[in-house]
Amino acid sequence: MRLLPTLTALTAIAVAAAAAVAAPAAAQAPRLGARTWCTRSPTLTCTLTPTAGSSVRGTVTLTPALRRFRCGTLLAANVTGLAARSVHGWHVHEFGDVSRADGKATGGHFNPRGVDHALPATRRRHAGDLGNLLPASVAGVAVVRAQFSAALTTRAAVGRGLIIHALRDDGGQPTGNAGARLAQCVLGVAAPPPAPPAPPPPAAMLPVVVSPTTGGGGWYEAWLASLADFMGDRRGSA
Ligand SMILES: [Cu+2]
Repeated sequence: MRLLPTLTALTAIAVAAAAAVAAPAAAQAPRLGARTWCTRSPTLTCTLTPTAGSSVRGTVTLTPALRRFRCGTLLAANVTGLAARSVHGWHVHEFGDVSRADGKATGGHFNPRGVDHALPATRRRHAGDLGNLLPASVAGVAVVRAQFSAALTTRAAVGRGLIIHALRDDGGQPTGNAGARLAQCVLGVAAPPPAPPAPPPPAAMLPVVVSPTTGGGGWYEAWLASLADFMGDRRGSA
């Protein structure tokens, strides 16, 4: 009769031990999941077109990137047609609608959490708050190579609008006082990069051409000649 309580106690101990072993693995599961989720997110591309009265153009690329177990976005941009040494705010806006010449069909900043506007140094901000482009060159070209945003994922940004503004984003409310919209585009899924060229096939074995007059110069001919000499020596010595 004492067997049943003993078995019950042993079972409870075994279950507790299994749970203790499984706990670290379970704690890592979201991290591994986040990595997979992130690496399988799309890379986005956006070709900027000028709004009315502007000559600002360019390209923007958003690449998924994992940092400190958080999936964010690496931003790259090449924007032309800006004033020399000027600084311009840029944001992801809510809608991928570029039907209006002033860029306003893209709506307001992409802000799914309903929080206040801020610059990228502030973690709690609009998902679309990208801050400012690096200052333009004397030639009016602003280049961003790898600016990381932890507030935005490419999965959330796909199909939304991107705006280059006329002024610097000063972080003020409600949208940073960045002024008019100079260029706009829709963030779409980028085509995969072209496959690297296939390696050349191994060099084919070239046939050895034996000239009837001069003979061949390959190892086979040399071997035949040495064999003939050897046989001649054998016959001579016999
Ligand atoms: Cu904006």
